[in-house]
Amino acid sequence: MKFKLLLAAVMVAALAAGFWFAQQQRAGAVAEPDTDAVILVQPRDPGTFRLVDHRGDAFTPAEVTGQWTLWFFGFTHCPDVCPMTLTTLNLVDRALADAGAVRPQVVMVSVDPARDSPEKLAEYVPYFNEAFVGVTGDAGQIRELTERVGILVRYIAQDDDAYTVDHGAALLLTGPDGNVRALFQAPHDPHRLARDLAELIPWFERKDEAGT
Ligand SMILES: [Cu+2]
Repeated sequence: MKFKLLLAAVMVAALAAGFWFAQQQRAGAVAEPDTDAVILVQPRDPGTFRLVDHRGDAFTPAEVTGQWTLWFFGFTHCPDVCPMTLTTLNLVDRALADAGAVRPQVVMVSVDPARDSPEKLAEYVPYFNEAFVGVTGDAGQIRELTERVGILVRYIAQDDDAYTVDHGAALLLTGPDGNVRALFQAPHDPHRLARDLAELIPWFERKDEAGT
């Protein structure tokens, strides 16, 4: 009798576990992964732009179409945030490569185009990672781009005609259609960022394939 009760209890427990597992699996198919990213319900179109990269080549929406891109907005005279972020992004890129995960293209758009020429960016951006792309160009177009994607930029006068630039340090992730899908707020931790990207990009791809 005792044995039968025990058997019944084990069977109930097994059923409950099976039911829980099936539910988790179903939830996993649709629920977004647990990351630090802000996932945009409505992907944001960065608009049309015609800028120039650190090699002197055109940088337009075509350069981000068909691949995942991680965007960062900064400037070469930046004393701390930009060098730190580019160092972090290099660690992220290496971690994703080691994990065999999708490695988004990394683009730094200058918010100081008056001082950041393509030549200046060529001395700066590839120093952190040969594959990273520095982008500069027309000040009006860069302003329009930052406004569209929600990056705040402020120019602050210093002594002797000098100035510095206060800028949002969020990272944006655009998908193969060129639209912003997610953003990451600072501070950026290389391990979390790599882990989040390795989960997010395949999740977005499954979602897009399923048409949901
Ligand atoms: Cu900066």
